[in-house]
Amino acid sequence: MKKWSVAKLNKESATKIAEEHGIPFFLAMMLDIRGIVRPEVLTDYLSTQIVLSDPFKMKDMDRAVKRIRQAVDRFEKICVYGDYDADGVTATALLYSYLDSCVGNVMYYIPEREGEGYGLNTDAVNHLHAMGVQLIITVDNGIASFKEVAYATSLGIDVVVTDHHQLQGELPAAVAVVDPHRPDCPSTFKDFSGVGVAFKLVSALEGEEGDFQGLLENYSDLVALGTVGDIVPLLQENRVLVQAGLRYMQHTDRAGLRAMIAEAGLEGKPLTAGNLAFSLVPRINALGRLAASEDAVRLLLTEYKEEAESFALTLGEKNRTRQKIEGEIFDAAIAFLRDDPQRLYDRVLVIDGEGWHPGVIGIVASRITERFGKPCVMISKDGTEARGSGRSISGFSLYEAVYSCRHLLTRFGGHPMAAGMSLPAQSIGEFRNCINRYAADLEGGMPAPQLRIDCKLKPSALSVDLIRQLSALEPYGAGNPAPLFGLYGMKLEEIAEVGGGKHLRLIFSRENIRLTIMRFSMNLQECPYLIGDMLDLAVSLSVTEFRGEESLSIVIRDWKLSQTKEDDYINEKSLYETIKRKEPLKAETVSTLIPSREDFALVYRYLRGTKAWDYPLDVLCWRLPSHKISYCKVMLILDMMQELNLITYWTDGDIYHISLLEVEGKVDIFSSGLMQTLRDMKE
Ligand SMILES: [Mn+2]
Repeated sequence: MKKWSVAKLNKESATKIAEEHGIPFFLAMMLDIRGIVRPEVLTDYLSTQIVLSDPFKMKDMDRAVKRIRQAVDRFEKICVYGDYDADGVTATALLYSYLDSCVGNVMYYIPEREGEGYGLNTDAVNHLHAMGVQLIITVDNGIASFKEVAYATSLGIDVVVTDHHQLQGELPAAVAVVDPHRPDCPSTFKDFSGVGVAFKLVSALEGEEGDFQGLLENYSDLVALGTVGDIVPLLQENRVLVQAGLRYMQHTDRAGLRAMIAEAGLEGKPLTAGNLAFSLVPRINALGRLAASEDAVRLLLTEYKEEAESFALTLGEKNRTRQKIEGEIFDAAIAFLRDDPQRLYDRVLVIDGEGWHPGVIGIVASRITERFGKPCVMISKDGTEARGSGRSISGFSLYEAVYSCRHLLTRFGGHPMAAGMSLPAQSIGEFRNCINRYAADLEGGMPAPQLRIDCKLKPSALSVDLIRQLSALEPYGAGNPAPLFGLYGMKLEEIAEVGGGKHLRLIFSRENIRLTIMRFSMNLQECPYLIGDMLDLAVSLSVTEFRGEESLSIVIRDWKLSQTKEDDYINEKSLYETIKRKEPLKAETVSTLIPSREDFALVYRYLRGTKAWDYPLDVLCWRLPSHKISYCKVMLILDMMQELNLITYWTDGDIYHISLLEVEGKVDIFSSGLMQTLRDMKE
């Protein structure tokens, strides 16, 4: 369960923004909530004009341009050296096609994810040397390749590094190093993706007299794709570029992109950053994850419709293969926790298995993190070697955590929200202990996962006009999430399955207003709520058009009983886990947690009446007569019942799957080992 928090609103400041910029109050309020309040930022945000920064503000840009121009003029062989993810692939396609249009002697190279790995490598440099390459330009990589850059230089190859990753120690000794994260780079905007930096390079190569409009028309589609793919914040210049890219992508003349858009079923629809993130980027990444990223570059470059369509089909297929593998690994991860439930109480979930595809485990880690509200590291063993990929929750730096275990790792890297590592397979257990020790020592304890709501709304305030104002906030994505609204205290009136039983359409009411609201990917059986329940809903709102009629579409993103106290739930769950980890607790705390015979009987009688339970625990607690047993007590009672063979249960996240067992004779709860443990802890 997430902690729901509603953003703070400063009405005065919102009113001021509305007046000064002549925009509706509701939009001004959303901007204020998101901290977009500084006049110059606001003007940029609300303006439809495209303003881009001077590319020569970036350190070494002049040197990069000089060397590349020289190479083009002398027809030296140039290699654009990229990366296998969507950012690297689009950056490669962008720079390659620009240099090609300048009639440069240019080729590109993408290292294989398996085997070669990320960044420059000596074998690749040798290969390029044998091909007569005189200048390597890296895109989306290179900042960490000081050895390989030095090696290339020793072979007589010049290197221009363009990258957007953090500097690791010394700068590579390249002809030029263009990276906004260089400490001496004076450019103020640091959040470019790799393709964003490549676009700045191309803008610089165009020179001051250059055709910027033409550059945007030709390349902003690629910039948008890579920028969304790399999950950099969609703010400031990234936002401007992605906005332009989305506009041009609708009518792109890139055959491959057209074919991919058609294959993804997005033809003729207005594209959003979400479409890129959920449909196009995964297709490109699927190739890199399952080898053959050069195909993705070829797809973006081809001018032939037939070739594009056949590539797009391959990409679609690879993406479906990736989804299938992802589903299998996800199921295996859940089974891992089910088989070893003690692992559920760890602060950081470390889940390992044999032969899982290393390109897919990161995506699974993020789904597990979302489901359980804890950081997760997925580790795949391959013989004596193992590779891991992890995702975190906000407030817990996974990079720091992994760093604290570096003595167990052969390689590692990452940032606060995601990290990767290699280690000997035999060290996995030790790594699990080590990272959990780090988490246990964390000052202030583990953070609770948050659900951030922009603002609460009354049903009477909702209208098509109101929601249409929000479009000024788009494109949504990293750093600029789609607005989430809270509809609190809504009474559930009707539920119906739609879409062949795949989704739910619900009717809620409050103050005599009835709203039709959708909940996707849930059927009647999975719905934990009953007619008459009072719920708090976190919803997204949009305007849809059907046969010329506009209507408001409301979609549930998260929901809970209005009576659920998430703070209590989160605290009590953490107490419960402390007990399950057998860590010390204060005696007086323990004495408040010990269930009475009556509590026990109440839960048992209720469960016997329901036959089975497959819903969230907070709903179970609310359904119990009198609502007086705390969340933690109910969790302990379920454990005791399981110990005494009254029930079996397992849980994935907040959902409890409980089945009743046949019982013979009388059962004494005070004979349960857990009860004994609690009583001992009390003393
Ligand atoms: Mn990148």
